[in-house]
Amino acid sequence: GPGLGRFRGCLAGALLGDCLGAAFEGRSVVKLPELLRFLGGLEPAPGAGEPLGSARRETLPYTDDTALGRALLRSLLNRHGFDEADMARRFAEEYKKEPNRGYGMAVVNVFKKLLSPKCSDVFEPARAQFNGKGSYGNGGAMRVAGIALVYSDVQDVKKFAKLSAELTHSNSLGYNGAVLQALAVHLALQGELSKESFLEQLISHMEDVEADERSLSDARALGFEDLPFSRRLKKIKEFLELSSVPKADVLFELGNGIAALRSVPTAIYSFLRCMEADPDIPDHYNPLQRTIVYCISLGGDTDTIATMAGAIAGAYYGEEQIPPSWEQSCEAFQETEKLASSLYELYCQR
Ligand code: 8NA
Ligand code: MG
Ligand code: MG
Ligand code: MG
Repeated sequence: GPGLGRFRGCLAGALLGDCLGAAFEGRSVVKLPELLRFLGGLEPAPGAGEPLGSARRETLPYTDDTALGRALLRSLLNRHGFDEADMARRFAEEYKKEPNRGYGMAVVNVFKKLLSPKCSDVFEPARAQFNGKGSYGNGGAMRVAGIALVYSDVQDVKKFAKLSAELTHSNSLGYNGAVLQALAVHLALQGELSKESFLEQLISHMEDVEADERSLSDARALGFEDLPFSRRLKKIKEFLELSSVPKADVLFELGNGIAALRSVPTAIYSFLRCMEADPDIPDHYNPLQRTIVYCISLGGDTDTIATMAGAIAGAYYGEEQIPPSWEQSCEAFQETEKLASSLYELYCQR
């Protein structure tokens, strides 16, 4: 099975993506020179008087992605697996404790309802969102990586990724994005997979996941073709066969938005594309750093796309590719180590 370094890598990669990405969130254009200057500012100051390894810049705060990702992990660790009531309570209490972490506009209504003692079915508030259509935002996907760090069986990964997402996102275009992200982390944890095989396995799983009645009817109701996630994975395959793909094409076909459909495939493409060098990104960045740089350079929902791609890349490359200066710039980075060790222990016991 996968070693502890992949667990640490996954959690640290996600944290980097969130904290670094949040500095650029919502910008329609991110200029690469500005981004590279910002990242240069994370390196330790040269010269004496500086404690070893300390970063120059002040701490970069994490956002909803990390806040809920950690709530999900703590629930899994405490309950030794998925427990919907416990996870729902932890999501809602995390929101109540720190409501200003950059939550989506609509999801806060779910948390408020979950906090009410009158709430008996923890899936009900999510089902009531958007006049019963449910949210298709990327909030279920941004926090889901922990599911793949607890369950080693792929059917369990699918089942519990979906259930964890349904606590806030009842539209299949929301929860299927979470299933896809969890599957990507699951495959990345195995390591050593080629790009082609990684993508083939994701496509075959998603063609199955998206074939059910609910997925077909939700996609049609929103005016999408059938199997929209699978189709985007096939577009990624086409992109990877080209010698270069302009940013405009990536944004048009895959997107950089807050819908799961316009962000989860983008995160997966970024990870796979950045296995190879990029002429625009300096060579001294390793593939995990390159992945995060590339995600942020796309603009839009930078923290969430970079957190998802960071989780996948961290699980794949392991903690060796996490730069200490970047990690130490992130708020509460020490928590990653503790959570990863506990998770690894649970994974090995199961
Ligand atoms: P959410 O469930 O509130 O969904 C986010 C947004 O997606 C909603 O506020 C709606 O605008 C839209 N949406 C979702 N479902 C529907 C639907 N069925 N019909 C019409 N519109 C819909 O929250 P979430 O947890 O999914 O939020 C995800 C993202 O929002 C994360 O990236 C998070 O960081 C946050 N956020 C993003 C930005 C940004 O600029 N990209 C800024 C602040 C917060
Ligand atoms: Mg966020
Ligand atoms: Mg249960
Ligand atoms: Mg975001």
